[in-house]
Amino acid sequence: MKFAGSLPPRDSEKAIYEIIGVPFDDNATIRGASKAPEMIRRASQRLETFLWHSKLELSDLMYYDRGDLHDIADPDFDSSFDTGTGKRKIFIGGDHSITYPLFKYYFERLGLTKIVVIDAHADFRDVYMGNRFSNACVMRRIAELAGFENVIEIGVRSASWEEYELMRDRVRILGIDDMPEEQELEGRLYLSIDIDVLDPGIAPGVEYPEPCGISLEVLIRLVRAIIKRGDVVACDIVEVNPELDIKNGITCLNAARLVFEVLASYWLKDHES
Ligand SMILES: [Mn+2]
Repeated sequence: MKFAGSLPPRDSEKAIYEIIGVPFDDNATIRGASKAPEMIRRASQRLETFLWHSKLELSDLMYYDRGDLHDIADPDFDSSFDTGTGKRKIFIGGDHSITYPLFKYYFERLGLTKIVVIDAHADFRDVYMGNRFSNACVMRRIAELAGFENVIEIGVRSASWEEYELMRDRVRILGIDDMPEEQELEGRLYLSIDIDVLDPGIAPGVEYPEPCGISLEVLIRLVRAIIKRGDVVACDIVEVNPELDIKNGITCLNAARLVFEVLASYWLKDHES
């Protein structure tokens, strides 16, 4: 099944944006996020493809769902997702650890240095349950690779004291109502959205639900503003765990809606001047 509104395979060359699933959850403590790409695609079929607020029709946005990337854990993972065309991407995870190999790919091949992450958690542990590549360590590994000064964390509401000590003078930490400065968004960016930044009431299907989260409207406003001001070449949406979701699939549905909004934001960025 393709994501709602995707171009059909025969028109894939015409796409200007691409969706790629990353069904990987080996670095999570509770498995299940590997089912998210499929379940978010399914959820996307339940939503109207006409976006009321922006008055855009999703199927006009010229994007293609390229299916799933399966060997993300392999250091030489299949990078055929990168066709060299510079098409803006949306990766649908997967646990948060997928952000490290994806960011590293862009860092090494395309000279992308900055990451903006929207997450309830700092993810700055050195090691978690014996695993340095755990989803709880992902931003630490990225900061060590790209420099702490190239990490902007928005919406964090949970970290250990040790994580906070390490980060507080070295990483840009913003509240949910703050926007990065214009110059902080200069250059090409990677945007990582952990769905657990949302309140557990509207996104219960996550491994580490964290009380006092934000609404989907607030998250969408933030994502729109970042994509409008910065040059986001790749975005991921991670940590949806369909096995922990409630029966009506609201976490998957909200994630699908977020994908719609990222696509619309890409389109507005490239077509409004
Ligand atoms: Mn998180």
